[in-house]
Amino acid sequence: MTDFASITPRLAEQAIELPSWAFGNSGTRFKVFGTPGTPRTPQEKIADAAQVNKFTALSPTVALHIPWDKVDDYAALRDYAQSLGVDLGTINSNTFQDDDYKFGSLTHVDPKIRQKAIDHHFECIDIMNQTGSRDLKIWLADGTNYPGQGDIRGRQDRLADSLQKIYARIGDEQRLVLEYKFFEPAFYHTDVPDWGTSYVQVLALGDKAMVCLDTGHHAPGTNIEFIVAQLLRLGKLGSFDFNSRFYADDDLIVGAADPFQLFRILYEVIRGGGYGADSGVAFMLDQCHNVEDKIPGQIRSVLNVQEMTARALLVDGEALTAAQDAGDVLGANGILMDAFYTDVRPALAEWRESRGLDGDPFAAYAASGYQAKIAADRVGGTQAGWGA
Ligand code: LRH
Ligand code: MN
Ligand code: MN
Repeated sequence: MTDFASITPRLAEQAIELPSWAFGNSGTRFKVFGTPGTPRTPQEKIADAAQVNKFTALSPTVALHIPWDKVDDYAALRDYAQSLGVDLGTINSNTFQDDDYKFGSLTHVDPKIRQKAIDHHFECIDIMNQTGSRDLKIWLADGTNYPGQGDIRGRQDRLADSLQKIYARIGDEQRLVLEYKFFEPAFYHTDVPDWGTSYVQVLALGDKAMVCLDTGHHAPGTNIEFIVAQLLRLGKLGSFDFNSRFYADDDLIVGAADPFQLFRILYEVIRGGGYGADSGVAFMLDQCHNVEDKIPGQIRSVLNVQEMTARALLVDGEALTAAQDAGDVLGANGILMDAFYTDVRPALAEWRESRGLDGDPFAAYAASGYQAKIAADRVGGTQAGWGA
């Protein structure tokens, strides 16, 4: 197996973008529980995200969702983020919370509603120009609930046309990433349900359009690492929304439900050239913390990604190829499993200390007093939530 010391330069490259909405209150359709200290403004969400980076050095950027994170002055918001040691990242559009979009947004039959949705994306691109963001991430709730409700084929055509108009405004240094999801909120058909649909739509747009893979958006049993390998092979894997799921789009802590799956995904990312700053593949979290504390929830999440990345980097690639080529089924499998079963936590703690970080970021945050301070300071006002 590869030794730990030789993978630390690669580990130092790791950057995992945090979602602003992870710091707001969220829940299910049954109940949203408030938490003391929950941010009331986009600025407070960014301040909380900066804490995660302070203790882990893993999360230098924060993704915004528009309109949830709408402010008057985005340049000032960027300055504020930078003053806390982080930057603004992906801009997520939102066409799923407006009554006009009941029957679709970019796919809607009414050209006025389609234009409204396109204009929203133009607004997002304007914001990107002020925040210096590279990626516009589009996820659509568009779909139907009953067979016959909509013209599935016509909706694909209108989607292609709307995306084309948005793509025409994407700057030279910017990208459009199209996220897929197999169901919810639509239950019969979704207009971008799978990687294949996202792929054909972005392929038609051009080089600056890529696929976003949200790990929670697949049917149970889907071999996600295969999709990763294929999209990397095709040069179209733009970004990840990491989270984990037991049942549907649970948005739980990445690596909590199935660390082995996360390891397998990261192994294919690394093997396919999708790891590192120059790879063009952005790592993001897309999670909600409904019952646990949010900042520690995000710290645990980035540490889970770091741990599985380290294990994936430990795979002895040469030995694996030799075993594969020799038809040594169990030997090849054993090489992968040896890396997966390696507990990298003590080595990671030591490495963190050598970089001036606390070996245990989770405990260091708990001891910092930040949680008690925000709980005391942030009384009054309205707590931000998923969707507010
Ligand atoms: C949709 C989704 C998408 C949204 C986010 C809040 O389920 O994954 O990325 O922007 O949740
Ligand atoms: Mn997502
Ligand atoms: Mn989701």
